[in-house]
Amino acid sequence: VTPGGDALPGYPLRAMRVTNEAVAGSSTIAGDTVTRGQKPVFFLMANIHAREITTPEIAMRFLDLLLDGYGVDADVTWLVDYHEIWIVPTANPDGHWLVELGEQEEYGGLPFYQRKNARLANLLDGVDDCAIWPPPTNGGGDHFGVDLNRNHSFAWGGEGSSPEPCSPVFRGPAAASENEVAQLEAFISALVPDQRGPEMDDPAPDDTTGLFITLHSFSNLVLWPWGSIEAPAPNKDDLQAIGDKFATYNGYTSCQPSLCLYITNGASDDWAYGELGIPAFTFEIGDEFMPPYSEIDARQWPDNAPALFYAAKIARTPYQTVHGPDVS
Ligand code: 0X9
Ligand code: ZN
Repeated sequence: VTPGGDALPGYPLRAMRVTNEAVAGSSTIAGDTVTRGQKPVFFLMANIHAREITTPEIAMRFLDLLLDGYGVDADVTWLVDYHEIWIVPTANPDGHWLVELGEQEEYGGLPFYQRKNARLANLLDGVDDCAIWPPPTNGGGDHFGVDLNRNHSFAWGGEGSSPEPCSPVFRGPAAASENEVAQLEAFISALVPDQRGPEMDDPAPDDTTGLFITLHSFSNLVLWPWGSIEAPAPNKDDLQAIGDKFATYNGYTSCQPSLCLYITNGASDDWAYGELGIPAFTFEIGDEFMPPYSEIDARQWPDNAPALFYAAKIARTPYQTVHGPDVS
């Protein structure tokens, strides 16, 4: 229930796999659990921040590209046969519902700029839950919920997130306290082996397999770890090489967020790289949270499609394959 008394439907988190099961090596899916196979994994997620509504659109268009191109385009056909592409179009389905709730007549017809999830239930002992209602209808501003991109379990807490329940960057009561984050972490860990040691300066091996991208908006950036500290990641040169390569396609600025943006902790990209060793990136798409479709058609999709496609192509051994040559 929201602070305004609206009952949330409570949506499930959905992940979609694209691969050709007739080619040996696919993961196996049984109910809600997955067991990894031998195919390289490209994991693409979107919309962990609910108001960043261009991101599920881009993720779904990437799904269309793979399905429409199978048997038509040689590169797509090879990718779908020999790789697995996993897509979570919205990592924050309840937050997305809240964005749409603002469009109801009783709320004035404008989308709520809900960033966080929709959790409201005794989050912190001895501290009142955030009672702000309704959420803002433009830009930033305080609102209820937990920032899922501050709730991941790697290096959770400290400078770069907030202990205040109304803050847009509220980290939640504990590492991976939120269902969305706990399930996502368990799921990705089942798909991709842990290939990096436990220390901040342990490098992942050159032949690390798997690649992770989380789609956000906005600012036209390609970001790579670390976000939580200013020191370079142990695989910094290769992370930067991949980020710079993406940037040749989408024209964005490729950089380390703790140096070019701000410090964060509990973010998805730092978790995927820090915990598993796989190269992990945040794309900050475009110039606003709610662009018109004409902007997605004209720029955001054509700019980002080849970057996502390249990510899927190098997923077997990205730290090595990024150094080329490229084969079509
Ligand atoms: O602050 C964030 O969570 C992201 N920016 S946004 O405006 N979409 O909220 C940036 C996160 C980048 N990744 C790390 N800093 N680890
Ligand atoms: Zn975001």
